[in-house]
Amino acid sequence: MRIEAIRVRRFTYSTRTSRDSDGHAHPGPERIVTNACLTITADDGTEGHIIAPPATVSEPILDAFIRPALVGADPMRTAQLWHRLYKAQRGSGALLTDQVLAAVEMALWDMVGRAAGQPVWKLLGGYRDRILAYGSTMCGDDLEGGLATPEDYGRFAEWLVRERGYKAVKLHTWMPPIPGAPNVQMDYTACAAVREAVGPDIPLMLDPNHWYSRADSLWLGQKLEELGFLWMEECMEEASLSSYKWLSGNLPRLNILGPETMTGKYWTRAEWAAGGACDMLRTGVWDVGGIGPALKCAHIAEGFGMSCEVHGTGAGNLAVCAAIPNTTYYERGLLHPFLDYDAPPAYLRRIDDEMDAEGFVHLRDTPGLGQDIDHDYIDAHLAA
Ligand code: LLH
Ligand code: MG
Repeated sequence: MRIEAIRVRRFTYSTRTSRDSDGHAHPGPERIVTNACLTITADDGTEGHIIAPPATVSEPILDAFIRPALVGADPMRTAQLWHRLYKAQRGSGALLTDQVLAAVEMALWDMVGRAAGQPVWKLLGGYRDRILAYGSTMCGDDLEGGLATPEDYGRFAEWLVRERGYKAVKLHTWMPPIPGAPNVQMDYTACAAVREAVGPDIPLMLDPNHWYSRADSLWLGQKLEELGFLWMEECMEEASLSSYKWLSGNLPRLNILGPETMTGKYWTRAEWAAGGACDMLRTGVWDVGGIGPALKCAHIAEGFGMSCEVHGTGAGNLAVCAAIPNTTYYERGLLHPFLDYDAPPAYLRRIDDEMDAEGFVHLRDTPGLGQDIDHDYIDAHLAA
């Protein structure tokens, strides 16, 4: 089996999610946006697909790096092909990002699964066939009745737990450019409102994502210890390993989770684990360059007796969660009271991570990565 062609289809669809000037998602007026589907085709007709941001799978990047490395190669050798792309990163003038590696590697895994007639999560070891999700909120906003006040967070968390079945909740609080953000006191008040609303037995987490100082992070962390939170992530600049070592050492009753957005794939995660900078390690297919490197992060964590919590949604992250024993939850979101997360976007027949009333996301038995892409929709809505 050899790779014959790599193509990308850019297409339009309608969404009610918009992004603020710092890139955070919020509800907004309905608008048309562009997305992309990367498809790798083998000489026997087997295809592998992944939905990816259009800039990640642009034609110039495919032409310069991906087609030369992959066309003619055996698609089953995902590790070898990933390594080839990884080695090409150094000389790519920063064009060949970890996100590009992730998109290509996941399309390869989708193809491997389809060729084998097996779901990818089983080919990776299939440790579990379902996982509890935590409801991961959008960042705070200034929308009336949205996520504008601590009471809004409390009301929404109560709905997530009592009506939708989530067994754990994570808050993303207010971030710039929202007026007044960041503010540790506001963050704490929202966390306290959520704890009050859901009771003492629901695990809660906080992602303040604010590049707070050590002093602010310690103050907030001590408050979260009192509220019995499970973890806090990305409260400071992740490039400062020393700051996270210091914070972890000063918060005996709160897990510090990281690094999430830090570059350096599994090498950075190894430094964090070995350096005592976190209590729980972070990985994510789009953060570390794909499924293979995400699994390596999980294995590093396992060797240190730590859990490895997977960042973000989607079929690739779900497959990693199912493949490893040392993870607690699948991150489902981002959620907001004005948006229906369970309604699929037009280019999917089903969302990747349907969740039952008990809060479990079940892995699919269909061959490949498990994305149910509507190719007819994509073909009918190609962007210029
Ligand atoms: O910044 C945001 O909008 C969110 O924090 C987002 O990055 C989210 O993916 C995250 O950090 N989850 O843990
Ligand atoms: Mg996060």
